[in-house]
Amino acid sequence: MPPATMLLDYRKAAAAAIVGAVLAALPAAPAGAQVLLSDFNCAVAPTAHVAWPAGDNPLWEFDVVRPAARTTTRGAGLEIRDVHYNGQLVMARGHVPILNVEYDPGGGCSCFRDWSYTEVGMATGTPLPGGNDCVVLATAGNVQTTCELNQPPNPPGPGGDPGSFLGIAVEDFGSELVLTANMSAGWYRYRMKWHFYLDGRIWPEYSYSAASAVCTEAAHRHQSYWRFDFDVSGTPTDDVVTEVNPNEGTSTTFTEEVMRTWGDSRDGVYWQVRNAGTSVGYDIVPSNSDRLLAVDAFSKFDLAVLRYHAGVYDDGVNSLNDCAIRPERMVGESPSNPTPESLVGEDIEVWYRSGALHPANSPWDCDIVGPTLRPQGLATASEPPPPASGLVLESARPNPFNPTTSIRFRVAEAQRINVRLYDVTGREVATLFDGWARENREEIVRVDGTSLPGGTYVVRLEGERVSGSTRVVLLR
Ligand SMILES: [Cu+2]
Repeated sequence: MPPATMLLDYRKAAAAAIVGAVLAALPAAPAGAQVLLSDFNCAVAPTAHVAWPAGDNPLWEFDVVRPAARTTTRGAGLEIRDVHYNGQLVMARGHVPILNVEYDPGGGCSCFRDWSYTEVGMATGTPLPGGNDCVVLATAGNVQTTCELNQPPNPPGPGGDPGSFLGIAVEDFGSELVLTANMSAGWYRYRMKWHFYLDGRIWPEYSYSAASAVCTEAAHRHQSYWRFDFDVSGTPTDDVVTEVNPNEGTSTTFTEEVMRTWGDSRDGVYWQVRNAGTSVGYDIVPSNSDRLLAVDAFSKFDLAVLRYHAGVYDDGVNSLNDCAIRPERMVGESPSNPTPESLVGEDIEVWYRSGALHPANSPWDCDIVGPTLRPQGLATASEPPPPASGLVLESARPNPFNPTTSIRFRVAEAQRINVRLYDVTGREVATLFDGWARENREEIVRVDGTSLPGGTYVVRLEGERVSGSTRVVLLR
């Protein structure tokens, strides 16, 4: 698990030019005033409708379902439905129907199939007008779950629950809309978020925290299984899924049900989901934090592509101690005859696993995981040309900073990139980025100075074909 100083963040990689173009076309309004929440129903699904930015032509429109309005066997967390970007359906449904905790052998704790329909109190500050009892608009930056309560600058664990609001909190950061739910299952606390960006990206985020207890103090692994039914462009049977390995220059389109792994992180494997007719769709890009917990015999897969069956949302397990995921059950076939079904011309659902390792005696560690869903063919403005010098490494913004700042970079050719933070004596303080940077895609590296002394630091980027550095100043 990375220390707090190693928070990596590709996901906030907004293409600045694209966002700028979109922002210029929007009327100026204070953050928060740009979200329209409507059609509330706290008891059932959907719980509310969201439009953002508010106005005649919102870029994003979708329905939300609060965890307590469960729609699958053991709940599915904070669910989104009928997600439209720029007037086009991009995701029919996204949720987490399967949530597991697995312990090391011999400690007296085996595993749990956790549930995700019990909401637990979060803090939202004073809500802005426009929400109701179970879906509130919070002033951006004011939402707190058990995760934040157990993290710096607060003392580490065992926290508690930071407020009394139950439901979905919505924050408008101007270029990013964030939905948050805080859930409990026994001693565990689960934070689930959806981030929507003006340029069409989606970041589904999951984090794991807990109160101190015998099992949560034992070493364990959390596994969340995201289920995405894209149905891009509104034609469910036209989705096609392709695995791309940029390092090896290969791509494979799946024609029958399959379970896959991202493999060696140096390969930069990701998956494309496309409408066969329009070529519009999303890339599912694993994050560095997802890759920290490799797949094993218990967790089964990193990505599964399955044929959709109406009314089947999970593997049917509904018992705390019946844990391991049973992918063969998720598509309605006989478990005794798990023959892969054809995907050709069928409605497809894509499952993606995020997880985190919690070592012994650290139940409150709040690892942030989840892939980036990167749009293709949905851009609202043209992309910048590849940098002629091979690399654009921008100065940190803000700089000087306290306690966090971020640095954007973009490479002309795809390659493996390392970004490290050094203090003035040349000592390496943190690895900020270690992974595959794609061709002409902006990446964002976040520097977290929470536990560092004030002073000047050097951020050095080393690639296979480019290098560069920039200075940052941490004020105390
Ligand atoms: Cu944990």
